[in-house]
Amino acid sequence: MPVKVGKGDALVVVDVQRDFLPGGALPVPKGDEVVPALNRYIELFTGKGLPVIFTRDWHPRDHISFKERGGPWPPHCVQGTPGAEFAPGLTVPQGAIIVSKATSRDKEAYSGFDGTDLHERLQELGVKRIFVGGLATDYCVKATVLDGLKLGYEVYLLTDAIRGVDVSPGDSDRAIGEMTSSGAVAIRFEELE
Ligand code: VGL
Ligand code: ZN
Repeated sequence: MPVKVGKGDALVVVDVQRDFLPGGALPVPKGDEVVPALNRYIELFTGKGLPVIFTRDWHPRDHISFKERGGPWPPHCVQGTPGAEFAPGLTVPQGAIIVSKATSRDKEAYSGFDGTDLHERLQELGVKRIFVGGLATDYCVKATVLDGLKLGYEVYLLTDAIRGVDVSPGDSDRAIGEMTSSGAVAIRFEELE
């Protein structure tokens, strides 16, 4: 069934940053493939005058999630470094809302809602439904989708514009199952109008 996009809808692009692309510090396999996929959604939402939000992983250089501090990840998305920049070719329109997350030295935050003003920003804009894509399916996309549902948003998962890390094989598929069984609706670009 087609989904009509309009007033009350917003696009949330999660963490499409250089360090998460192949060749980056914490590469997501085929992570670069979300860039052209998301640009189509960005164009659709921008063309309709609807809000587009970009979250970004924005860590201090000694963040708790880094291996040197006992965390699971190599250093990545350090504030102000090239690796933290948005992916080359990603369309970031004038007036886009940028939400930085996981900015505190001693706290990890996978969700775009965790420790940010994302919920307040969406409330101010009258947003009821969020359309979520980006990186990584099994971490920040999943956490953002599940928090969005808990906060009362209708959440659409853009299955053609997400890629996962898959530390353990199947993590991304399990994450998609968790999101949809929690109430997220899986859609593809062709289903929007
Ligand atoms: C992410 C691992 C560590 C993500 C961020 O954006 O999904 N994953 N930091
Ligand atoms: Zn991170």
